[in-house]
Amino acid sequence: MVGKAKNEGVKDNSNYLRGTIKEGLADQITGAISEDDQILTKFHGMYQQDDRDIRADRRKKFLDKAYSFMIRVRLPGGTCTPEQWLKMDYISDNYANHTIKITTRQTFQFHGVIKNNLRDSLQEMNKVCLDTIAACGDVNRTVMCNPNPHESAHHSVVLKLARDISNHLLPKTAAYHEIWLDDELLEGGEEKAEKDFKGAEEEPIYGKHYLPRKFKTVIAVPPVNDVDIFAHCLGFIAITEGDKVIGYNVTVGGGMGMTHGDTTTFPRTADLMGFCTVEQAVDVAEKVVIAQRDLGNRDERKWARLKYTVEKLGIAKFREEVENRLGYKLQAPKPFKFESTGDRYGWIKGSDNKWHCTLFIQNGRVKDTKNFPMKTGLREIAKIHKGEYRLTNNQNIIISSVDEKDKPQIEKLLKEYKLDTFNQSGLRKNSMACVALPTCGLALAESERYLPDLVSELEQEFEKNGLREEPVVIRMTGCPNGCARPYLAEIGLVGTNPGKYNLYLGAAFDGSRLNKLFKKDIEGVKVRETLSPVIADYAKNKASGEHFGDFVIRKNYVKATTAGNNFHA
Ligand code: SRM
Ligand code: SF4
Repeated sequence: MVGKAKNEGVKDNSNYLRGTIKEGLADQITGAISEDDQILTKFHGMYQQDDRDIRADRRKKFLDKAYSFMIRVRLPGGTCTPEQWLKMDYISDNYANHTIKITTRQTFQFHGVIKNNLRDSLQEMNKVCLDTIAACGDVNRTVMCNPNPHESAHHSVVLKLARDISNHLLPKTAAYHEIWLDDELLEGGEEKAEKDFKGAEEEPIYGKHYLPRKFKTVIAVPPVNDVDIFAHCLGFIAITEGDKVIGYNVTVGGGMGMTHGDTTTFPRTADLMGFCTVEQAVDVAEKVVIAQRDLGNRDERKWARLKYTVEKLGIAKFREEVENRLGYKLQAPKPFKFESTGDRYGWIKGSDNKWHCTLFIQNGRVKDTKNFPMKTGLREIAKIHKGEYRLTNNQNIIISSVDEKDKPQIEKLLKEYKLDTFNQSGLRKNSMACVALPTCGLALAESERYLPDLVSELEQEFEKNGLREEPVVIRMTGCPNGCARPYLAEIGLVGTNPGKYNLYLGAAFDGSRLNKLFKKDIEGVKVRETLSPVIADYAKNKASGEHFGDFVIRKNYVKATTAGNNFHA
């Protein structure tokens, strides 16, 4: 039976995600595609948008919106080669708006791609074995994992799992190949067999209606929680003994999105469901997806994420549903400890004796400006780099696996292009903003274009109080959907109206506790004066090692949020 939500009917009638996309691309009268096809292209990794900076002006002139598309790459584990980096650079210059966006989920996005350039962009990507299948839409999306630069043995195990889960849960329809690649097969690479959907015309895992809503999977390696495991539908926490990963604690039911003024929607931290072995992990991922396929809400999209399924059933019942589908029981979760969600910057030598360098990329936007030709610098590095890149879950880049002898040459380029900015304040190093305006159709306020300035203002308060180096997590989004995971920030700012934000405080530094509303709907320009006394109090009265998020709860600025269902209380 088709659920009542509009998207369910669109999926049902789409002939496995084809719809009329091909016809829409051929239509030269408009730069847009039909509403139903806009739902379907998400499954192919792209969103129709328009430039909101010029929307009003164009309306005044009776012009259509300035349509273009955002393209998101599927990059499980966030790892790519220098050749792939150069291709991203090429696509951004030739088909997009000359920038590359590193997202909060460890992948690349392009903005401003006009309809006529979509196929060329995807075909260029295909030449370096990259695709955008299932980067968006009601399916399991790209799988994130800890990019762990220094423990290479653990990294290779979790990266393999990220790729295995991502490939295993891909839609099997040939629609992507038919529409975007003229049915060409992917060139080369050992993943070819995994990606070859030719002929497959059924969806053994998803069925005809795919999932009720988007689905996100991540893998963490304690003590680092950079993937923000509790923010995701499904998580695997690697349990290690020495160099060996012996299995994973499994988490389910996390998510960030909510709607202002609707308390039936809320961010939720995931529950711990059990422990599985390394060999069971892909099967567990499949059965959690299938349980959500069967049990998720298909009538109301606002309650359709896995977090509401788990909230409604309770974790014990949901675990039973998963175990029934697995045919075996999960073991009891094993002890683990997270310490932080941020990245460590600069160079570090890995257990494989290679060097890895994490670069701070403000809000993940790679672009050239007159004084900071960052994109050119990264291109020059990619031309000589022999290792790989790892994108982080905090929108940063790791130049990874550099041989000792190659390090000086890369260091020279980092210096020349001012990319060696390792001396940022503790606040800026832990800052993150979503895209918002001008491309995001859902933005209520600025985010990426505003947070850097706000951080500069707050830095002055932190510095004045001797707290320049203090790591404090600050995140901003332009609307309550939560794309920069703001409800897990010690200072969270969420757009409500142009220039206005809800200010949330009190999340845990290790990503295990949500924050709480401190001030509603305040002007961005008032944030500094609102936080000034709190920062001064923190400097004076914080206990040794006490994080800002814990302090504001101890000092009663806000109550602790212990679970998603008391986020609004
Ligand atoms: Fe997101 C929708 C950007 C990570 C929750 N997100 C959007 C759209 C596509 C707007 C739209 O639907 O029209 C945004 C496109 C803006 C643009 O111009 O690029 C958008 N989301 C982003 C990115 C690019 C933010 C960034 O600056 O990095 C991130 C891309 C991740 C990726 O590579 O896949 C991004 N989005 C997230 C995250 C963070 C995460 O997953 O770790 C969340 C919160 C976690 C979660 O899913 O609960 C998130 N995005 C949403 C939601 C709310 C979902 C919900 O449950 O209510 C929406 C709106 C929706 O789905 O209806 C949304
Ligand atoms: Fe757009 Fe809102 Fe996501 Fe920001 S949080 S990118 S404004 S949907």
